[in-house]
Order: sequence, then C-alpha cells, then structure tokens
Amino acid sequence: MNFKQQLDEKTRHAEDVLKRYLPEEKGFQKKVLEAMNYSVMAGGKRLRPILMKESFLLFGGEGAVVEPFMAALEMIHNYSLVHDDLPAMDNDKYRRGRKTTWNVYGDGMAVLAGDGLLNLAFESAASAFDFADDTKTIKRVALALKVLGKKAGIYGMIGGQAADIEAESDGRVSKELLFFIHENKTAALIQAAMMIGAILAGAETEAVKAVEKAAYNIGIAFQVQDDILDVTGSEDVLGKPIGSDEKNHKLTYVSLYGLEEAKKEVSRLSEEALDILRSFENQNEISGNKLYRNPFLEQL
Ligand code: GRG
Repeated sequence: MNFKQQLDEKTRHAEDVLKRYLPEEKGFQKKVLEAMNYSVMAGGKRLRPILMKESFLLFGGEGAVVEPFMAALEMIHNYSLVHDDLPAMDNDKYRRGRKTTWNVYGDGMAVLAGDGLLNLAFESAASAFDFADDTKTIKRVALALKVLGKKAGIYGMIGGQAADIEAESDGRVSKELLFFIHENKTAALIQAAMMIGAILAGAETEAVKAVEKAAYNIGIAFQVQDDILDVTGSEDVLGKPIGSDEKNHKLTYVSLYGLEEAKKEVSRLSEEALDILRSFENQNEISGNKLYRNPFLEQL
C-alpha cells in the first residue's frame, strides 16, 4: 500500500470512529444536533485523531480505549473552527468549500453547536473508562482526560486564541507573543493528540514529555508553513483564498523573519520532531518490546 492509500484508510477509520459518537438528530433540540453534525461531517483531514492513533500504536497500544479520545479531539477541533468562523471572531462565510455553520444555522445556533461539541467531547472521552478494566488503564484514562482539558483550554488552544485576538486589536508584535500564540492556538491540540495516544498506550512520563516536544515542533511547523503559503500561494493550508489585506497585516513568522528563514525553520522543526520519534522506534527495538514500525508518522 502506498502512502496515499494508507492515509485514506486511516482517514476512513477516524471518520468511522467519530460517527459512532456523533448525536442522533431528534428531539426538540434537533436543530442544534444537525448543526453539530453539519460542522463535523463537512470534511477535514482528521489529522488529530490520526496522529493520536499513530502515537498509540508507536508505543505498543492495543484495543479500543483510544477511540473515544480520537472522536473527542476531533469534536474539540471542530467546535473551535465553528466558533472561530463566527462574525464576532473571523467572520468567515465559507470553510472546506462550503458554508460555515453560522452561515447556515445562524449565529446563536452556531455558538450552541460549538458548545454542544465541546461538552459531547468530554462525555465521549469519559466513555473510555468502559474499556478500562484494570487500575493501570483507569489511571491512564484519567490522565488523558486531564491532558485533553488542559491543551484545549485556557492553558492551551483557548489561551492562544485569546492572546491572538488581543494582539490583533492592540497591534503588539514580538517573537515571544507570536510563539505563545502558535504554541497554544495551533500546536496544543496536536500535542494533546500525540500525548494522549502515548499515555493510553502506557508510555513512561519521560517519553510523554518527549512526545509533547515532538508535537510542539510539528504544530509550529504546520503553522509556519501556513504563513509561508499566505505569502507564496493564493490559498492557506485550509484551502481558503488569501486576501491582500491578510497578506499585508498579519503578524506571522514570515513577516518577522522573512520567507527564507521561515522555510529553514519548517525543515529544522520537522527534522527535530522526526529524530525524537525515531528514537522511540530504536528504543523499542533494543528493549525487544513489541515493535510497531511506523513509517507513516515520518511521511506526514
Ligand atoms: C475559537 C477557542 C477558539 C479557538 C480557535 C482553530 C482556531 C482556534 C483558529 C483557526 C485559525 C487557524 C488557521 C488556526 C491554525 C491551525 C489550524 C487549527 C488549522 C486548521 O486545522 P486543519 O488544517 O483543518 O487540520 P481541517 O479542515 O483539515 O480539519
């Protein structure tokens, strides 16, 4: 199987898992349930649940305990996009080639659909306890829930988004602020994905810390690449057309350091992340643990 076929299969698997946790559209609250499903099933690369599963397998994880968390993280990612698109935030009318949730269901219903997804995410993730029949696994699920809450919340994605909104309104620019925003708004959910995969598979604390660092690099590289496309392409990483206003006024890695430095930074961050991940494969080989050779992570 080539990389494209592998990726298609993993995307399909992530979507099958996700569908099992999405709500049935019925009852007096049918409209908001429709809006939730509309936003989640609008396409998307499913990068986060795929990375979570790959990290789980890299550390020798087995069974279905990871699946509720795969669904939960994709719900959180989608709630953030629904809220980010609102007129009160980015005021985007289209995403992934179709109308945004508020543009179809109205602002109020889109706010509630996002809130609904966030709550359903934690309800779904907590159902991982149903797959945990020993103390060791129960502790892993509890820790994974804590990581999910932290990386999605004020010490993660919400914190990054809040700093971004404030920076845009008062025009502040600094390297520290830019990295804070990228680390939290973009990298935090990628860290959650890979850390939770590792935790549920039983990785040691030190290994989880190393995975957090690798995922930080992947998240920042993803964001800097988006900044590069802002300048060189007509579309961003989401396939959204870029207006000249955005090109000229956005605080980005490229606007601070220039295009060439940005390209070098993407290569450096990616190589460093791969080195960390490769070191786990090597360790597994040396200790004779069940080895899951994972060329997939290297190709992302
Ligand atoms: C509203 C709390 C709150 C947070 C919003 C997600 C977000 C934070 C802002 C969106 C703006 C943006 C371009 C962020 C950069 C990284 C990012 C989250 C990109 C979208 O992720 P993909 O490419 O999307 O994985 P798909 O469509 O594939 O799911």
